[in-house]
Amino acid sequence: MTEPITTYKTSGNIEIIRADFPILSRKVNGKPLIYFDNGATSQKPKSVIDALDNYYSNQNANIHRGVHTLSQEITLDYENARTTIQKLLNAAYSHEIIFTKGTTDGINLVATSFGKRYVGLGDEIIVSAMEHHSNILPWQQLCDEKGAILKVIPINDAGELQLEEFKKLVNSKTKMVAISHVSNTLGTINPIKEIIKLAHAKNVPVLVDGAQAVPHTIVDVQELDCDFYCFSGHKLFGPTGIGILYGKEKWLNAMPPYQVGGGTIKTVSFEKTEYADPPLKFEAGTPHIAGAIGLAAAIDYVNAIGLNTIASYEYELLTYATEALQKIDGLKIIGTAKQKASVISFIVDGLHPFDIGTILDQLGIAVRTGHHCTQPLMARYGISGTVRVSFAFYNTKYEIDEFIEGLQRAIKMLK
Ligand code: C6P
Repeated sequence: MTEPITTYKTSGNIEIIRADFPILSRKVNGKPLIYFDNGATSQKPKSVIDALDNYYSNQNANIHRGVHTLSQEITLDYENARTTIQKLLNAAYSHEIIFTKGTTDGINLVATSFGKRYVGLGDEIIVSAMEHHSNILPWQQLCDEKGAILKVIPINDAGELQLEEFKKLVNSKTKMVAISHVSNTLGTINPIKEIIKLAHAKNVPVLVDGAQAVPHTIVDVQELDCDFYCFSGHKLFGPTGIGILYGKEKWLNAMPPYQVGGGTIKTVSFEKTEYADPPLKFEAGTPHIAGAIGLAAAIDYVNAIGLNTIASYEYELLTYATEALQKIDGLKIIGTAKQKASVISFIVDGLHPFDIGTILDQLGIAVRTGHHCTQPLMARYGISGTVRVSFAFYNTKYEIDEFIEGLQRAIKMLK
């Protein structure tokens, strides 16, 4: 890179922000790293790395199990982390926040536990055509087990949900609507508030897969009135292996435990077990304590910048990159919804996404290629995969210029 990143006007001081992320100063294949695969996982600020280091160096103990000082201290920090997440989502109670392994784990929890109690033969579950496999397979498996039916909300060519079709799908047999807030492949921001309202009008609960939304936008679960909301810590600048399931108190009280074991109980005898109240009822075994602490540190970091600032800066990046990509001959953007997050998928006539990704990698530019765990969506567009760039607040327009130049080089080489 020849030009300093500060050349570009941004909503904050981008150079200071980038310096917080150690990995952003490394080279890949001899070139400065340009990381445009934030949809897969985001990079971690030093404060998160330090929080993990501090936990293992100074705080390591198990939670909810000891009278000794270390255990008491870390139990407090772990529960404070839960409160940090409660505030992030504006949940009514901290016991509505369940620590999970990630979005996939949270959806599996609800499909299994809610499904066991509420779904039976001939019932229906609604998902959409743009769902990630993690928000299809748990429901598909539940339907197979129970003899229930999976229904799919179609999308238009721009990658927007067809709400009129959705209205026709919801009926007295519908037991759950499971829908992504933001599509990981198309970038579409779905009108989930409207979907929730329509579903609730027929007494149907809604689970929102927020994996691609929480890093980019303010989420208020009370305002949305969703029944469940899941996300992954690692996409929110936190550690891998930690995630969140928000569930309305009334559901969490009514649902049976997902996994059982240490930590989930009030009393156990060989004849009968009385389970703990939420959230502990759903957190079997020793949890990812460091992960919870690291996630809280990540949220503190994001809050210090402000999710509104992040959203408007990322919108600038999205617009800038979209305009540049649209000028490239033979390139087609897959996903042109009116409301989009900072995700762009595209294909280039006659070229395989994998080959483009490989050449970009040689230039130090990390993009994702393939079906992005959305094979039914690929089938909807009649393609096998795309190249996907997904931005975070530490990316810059200068990096986008470098990427566009690299892409043009790749196209020239491959044609
Ligand atoms: N999408 C991507 O590159 P986990 O793996 O549990 O943290 O997240 C699963 C998941 C669920 N829903 C959506 C909308 C997602 O985008 C993802 C993860 C990554 O797009 C990895 S496939």
